[in-house]
Amino acid sequence: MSCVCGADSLEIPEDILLSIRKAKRVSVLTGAGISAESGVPTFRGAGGIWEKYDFRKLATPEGFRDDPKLAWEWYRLRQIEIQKAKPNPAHETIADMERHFEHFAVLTQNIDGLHKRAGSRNIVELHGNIWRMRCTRDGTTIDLDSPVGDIPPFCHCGSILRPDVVWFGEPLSNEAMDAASKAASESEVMFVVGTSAVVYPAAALPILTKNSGGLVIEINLEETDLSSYADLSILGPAGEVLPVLWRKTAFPERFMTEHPIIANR
Ligand code: BJW
Repeated sequence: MSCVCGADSLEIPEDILLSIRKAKRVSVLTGAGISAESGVPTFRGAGGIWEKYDFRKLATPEGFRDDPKLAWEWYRLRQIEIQKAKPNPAHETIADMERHFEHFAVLTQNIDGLHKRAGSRNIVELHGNIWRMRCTRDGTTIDLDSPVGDIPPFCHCGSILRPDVVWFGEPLSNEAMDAASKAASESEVMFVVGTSAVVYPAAALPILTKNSGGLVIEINLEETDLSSYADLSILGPAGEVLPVLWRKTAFPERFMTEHPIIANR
């Protein structure tokens, strides 16, 4: 089922709201679209990163091997951009949701760290993090708190450092994949927010939820390959849709805490 959202005019079927209220295990799979309203560009579609930049040079191990300086220039530019960005109401709503479910996981393809900055705690970063570098010799990681200085950066062992992210053709870490697959297959409800759902294995996670009997709710500006599998596909900006959807879920216990006087009458 698909519905077009005009934020407050958003109509969510009551049985879906009921399933969300009853759920104990919930996960959210996010992609670049969730950070678009924070000013971080998406990869695909009009104005997307891959329209302007060649992914072969910037997001493959071969590209990095051929020209590490070029790849690092690009990652530094993105670090500068991401450093300026702030979490938006979609990230904040997801952080709030975590407080209301017994088991909750954010499975993100994003490397921008905005979920953590919004207050989410149980986060699986499927494609790594732009604020971490990794030694190309022994895999030692180094955290960054500001954009990288000298380019390319070197490890104290003399080897070149790379961004600790997952490029095309590289496997996702076993730890991240195991945690994400477990959360997805155990989820009674999975929200899929702002991803084109074309990059695997992340795009298969909602299918795991569906195949285990869970409900999949998609939030995206446009229909994707996942839309026909989803139980509900809401078309609209995540920063507007998620807060309204969450308000409509209206957990009675949340209402009691936020409005104790009215609730106790
Ligand atoms: C909004 C919105 C708003 C906008 N509100 N919505 C053929 C060739 C080569 C590889 C393959 C191939 N066929 C299959 C593969 C495998 C490949 C793959 O899936 N390719 C497909 C593209 C075909 N996958 C891999 O290579 C993965 N590894 C792998 O498979 O390993 C196997 C292996 C095993 C053992 C040994 C060796 C290998 C790795 C994939 C890594 C992806 N990396 C990137 C870069 C990360 C680092 C970085 O950021 O620099 O990850 S690519 C890029 O795509 C990034 C993203 O995380 C990922 C997904 O994109 P996402 O998040 O969905 O963004 P967009 O832009 O696509 O979509 C945004 C959406 O938001 C849109 O739908 C908008 O409508 C929406 N939107 N504003 C709501 N306000």
